[in-house]
Amino acid sequence: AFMENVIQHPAFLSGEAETTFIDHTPALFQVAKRVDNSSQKMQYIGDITVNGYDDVESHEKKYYPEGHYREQFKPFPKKLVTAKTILDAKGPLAVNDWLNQQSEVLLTDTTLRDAHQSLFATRMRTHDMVKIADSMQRAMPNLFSYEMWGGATFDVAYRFLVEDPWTRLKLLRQKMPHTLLQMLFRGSNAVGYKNYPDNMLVAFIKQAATDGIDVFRIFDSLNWVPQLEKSIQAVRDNNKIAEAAICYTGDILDPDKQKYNLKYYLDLAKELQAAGATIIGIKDMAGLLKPEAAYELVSSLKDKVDLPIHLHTHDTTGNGVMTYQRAIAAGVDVVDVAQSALSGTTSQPSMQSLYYALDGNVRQPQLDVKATERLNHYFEGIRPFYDDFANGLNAPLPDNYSAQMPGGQYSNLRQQAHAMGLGNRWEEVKLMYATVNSMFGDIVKVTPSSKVVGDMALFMVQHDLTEEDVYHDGATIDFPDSVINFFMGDLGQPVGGFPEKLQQIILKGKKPLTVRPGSLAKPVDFAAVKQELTTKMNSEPTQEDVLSYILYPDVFLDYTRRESEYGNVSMLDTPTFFQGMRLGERVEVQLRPGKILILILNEVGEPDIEGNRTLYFTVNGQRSEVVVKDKN
Ligand code: 3PY
Ligand code: ZN
Repeated sequence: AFMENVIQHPAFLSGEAETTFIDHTPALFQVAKRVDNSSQKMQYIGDITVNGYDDVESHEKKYYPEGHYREQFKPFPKKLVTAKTILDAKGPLAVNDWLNQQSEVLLTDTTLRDAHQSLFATRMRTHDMVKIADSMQRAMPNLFSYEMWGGATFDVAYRFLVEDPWTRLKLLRQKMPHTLLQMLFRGSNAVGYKNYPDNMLVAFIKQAATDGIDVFRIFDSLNWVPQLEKSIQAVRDNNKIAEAAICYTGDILDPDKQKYNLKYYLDLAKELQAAGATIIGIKDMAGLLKPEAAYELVSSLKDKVDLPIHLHTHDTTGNGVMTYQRAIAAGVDVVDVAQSALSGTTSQPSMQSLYYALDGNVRQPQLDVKATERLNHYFEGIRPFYDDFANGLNAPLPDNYSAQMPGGQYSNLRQQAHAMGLGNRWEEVKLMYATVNSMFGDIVKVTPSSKVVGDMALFMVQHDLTEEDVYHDGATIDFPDSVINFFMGDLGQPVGGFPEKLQQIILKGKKPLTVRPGSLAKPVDFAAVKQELTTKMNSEPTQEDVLSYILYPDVFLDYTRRESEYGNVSMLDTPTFFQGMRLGERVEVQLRPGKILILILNEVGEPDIEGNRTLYFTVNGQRSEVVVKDKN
């Protein structure tokens, strides 16, 4: 197992290992408890073949066209200076000077994070990312950054993909050394749905920076600046880029919606600057920022705040490219786009469409658009693998200007409604979402505050409650926990405070917090947690394991249990991972460099009286079998 560790170590694989490599690389001695083997892989495939995958309705494995993606791209230009070169050599403020010198607009590619979070429930696997990472970097050498981590990717990786998100980060870092890597960080909620103690935030940011993140887009789900200060400072302490984001809500053009007006956003940006942000992000998570509003907002920010502006939108309402075009006219520095095959509707606007829309525009980005079109074929090829998780949309949703639902929430909430038997009442749920927002005092809605609004909307539709019912009969209603916690102040304070009458009804006499929850939270005792986790895992955890366990204790332990049962399943191809195997099918699994398994599924036996089925495989020419419990 020691030699396994040596030959699989990135430094060894990349040829950078020197003779002292073994002495200086203690991780090699953490000999794996169990080496991946073929029976673990058969066990996983057998289970999926017999029982299907999580909440996907079971179906025959689909056929996909033979995908032999063979596009080649020119090597990365050796002498090209990128934002990453500048950050590493001179730090975040030098990146700002560099940004100021660029006359064209820069691009962030969100394909590996928000695009799949918003289109197919965050299910894109590391397997499908790593294969294309080097080509992405070659095809788009002038990119500002890749958003490829954070948000929902962290817990979905453990929970649904049986993979370690930290490994994804390290692999992509290795494949993409020349471009900034960017994550979405939920301020005091880190990559979770609740508040964490300050020392936890600091430790998480330090580890993420060590493992490869350069740009931290930090937001608070209520735009409450005290919830962002610690994170901004921690990012600065690691000499990385603290992009603090304004979450855009409402409509600055609408005279009837002046709670979130231009002045509100300008004041907020100034507060973020005072808190230490080095870039201001505009996070338009629901696609509400109309083109003329974008022009007004960006030009005012450029005028009043002396920092680069990075704009993020979702194409939910169908006007994303127009919004960018006006923002670009107003001087925005960077905008977020996705590869065309993973763009549109609840995802980001298409990179290629934006490029062509800017033909003749002096700020058109530096991009070999033809190369990106060849790259895009790869994403066209893999997207169908994820159809079981798709958001079901194939057209814009202009009514989201009223519903105001974030792109990343749309498909999830719809799925939740379906699971509760409210699938045919989805239109009502959307209307209720807007009603709940107004009952809550018109709040910023983005993870996790958006989840609270969604939970309340589902609850009211499910129990046929109207707004009046809630005020009238509230004393006898058991509200969802997330709603109670929100009114307790556990996510912080909303703009303008809580609506008092509703707060009293929901809290039933409990006293809410008015201070930052993190100011009361007990610091994490990392040594004690490490000890506890060592006992639970029966081996010494890494710092990454400790952080993940603090964020998601049950999800993390469940992942380690499945990981020790199946080994590393990230080497399985995606259709096999989600859909198992067909009878007679032949699947290749690259177990490790130089070791390929060729599996053929010959027969699935009938269940015995305990419901166990035997599956007969051929593995590299030898007959082999596994027993799987049929849970149906
Ligand atoms: C997240 O927090 O996951 C988001 O994408 C919010 O928009
Ligand atoms: Zn987003």
